[in-house]
Amino acid sequence: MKKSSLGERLRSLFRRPEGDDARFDDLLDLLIEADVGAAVASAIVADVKRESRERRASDEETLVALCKDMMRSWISAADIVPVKDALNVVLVLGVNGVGKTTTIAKLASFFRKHYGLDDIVLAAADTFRAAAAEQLALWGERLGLKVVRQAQGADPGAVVYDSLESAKSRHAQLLFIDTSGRMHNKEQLVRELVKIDRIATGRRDSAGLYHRMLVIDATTGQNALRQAEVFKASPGIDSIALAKFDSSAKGGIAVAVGKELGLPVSFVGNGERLEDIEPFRTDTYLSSLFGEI
Ligand SMILES: Nc1nc2c(ncn2[C@@H]2O[C@H](COP(=O)(O)OP(=O)(O)OP(=O)(O)O)[C@@H](O)[C@H]2O)c(=O)[nH]1
Ligand SMILES: [Mg+2]
Repeated sequence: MKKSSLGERLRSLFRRPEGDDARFDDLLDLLIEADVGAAVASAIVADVKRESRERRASDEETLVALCKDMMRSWISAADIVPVKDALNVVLVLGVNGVGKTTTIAKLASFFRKHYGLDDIVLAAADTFRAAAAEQLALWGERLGLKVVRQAQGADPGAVVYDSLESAKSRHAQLLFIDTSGRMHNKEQLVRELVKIDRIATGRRDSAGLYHRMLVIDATTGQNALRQAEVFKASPGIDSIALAKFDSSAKGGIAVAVGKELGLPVSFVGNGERLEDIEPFRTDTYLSSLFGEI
């Protein structure tokens, strides 16, 4: 995230004379601009106002701390720890262009490095978009990983089925399933994803993890919240991965998904390179949002 965007502006706002009620109106605007959403912004402002009055403290440090405490109470981090000696499956969901395929490549590299997992399989279940499987295959080649794919237009459910069989037979430890972000219409997409989810849950190794991760693009603002709402309803989500955090001057979306949907965040994407991903940590996120790091 572009540092200091929210943080610097908040601090300069809070540096204004104490008792200046207009500060709280400006705080509301800043939070909305930072993408936390109007309802969440109002809740934060009301709470910060009340707390600062009760404590009779409205200095910059107190106000920033109050804002952060409020946000911290809603945000949660999802730790994805693969089960040893089992096949762990991560189903990666998200609308087109958010960063699914890149996130899969980064995660494969991350889990290889940090958990010593060697045999990772990638499944190209986006058979709708031309060149989608090609893109995943290129990452697979670069990383030296097995990619299960079929021809464009093939049944994505069949790709998922094949990938599970393949991963099991080679005793792979981790399988990432890349899905389509777009089909002829939204209903069709949801139906397809529900089917993929059903096949994957039915065929998975019950000893391993099964994790449905929704990738959202941090630059798309409140749209991402709507997307999360839809995918949460069907097929369901276990965590959010926040891609393109580096390109967003806002970044408050993790607060919105936490407060509005109760969804935890697992990873943050910080660029286009393989190493540009890290597990989500609430305190690091808040420090970055407030321009402290
Ligand atoms: N700056 C930045 N760019 C990213 C990040 N993650 C992905 N991208 C870029 O976003 C673009 C789309 O990424 P993809 O991984 O192809 O997205 P997708 O969701 O798989 O797209 P579709 O398969 O078309 O649905 C690419 O140009 C990526 O390099 C990130 O964390 N930061
Ligand atoms: Mg893709």
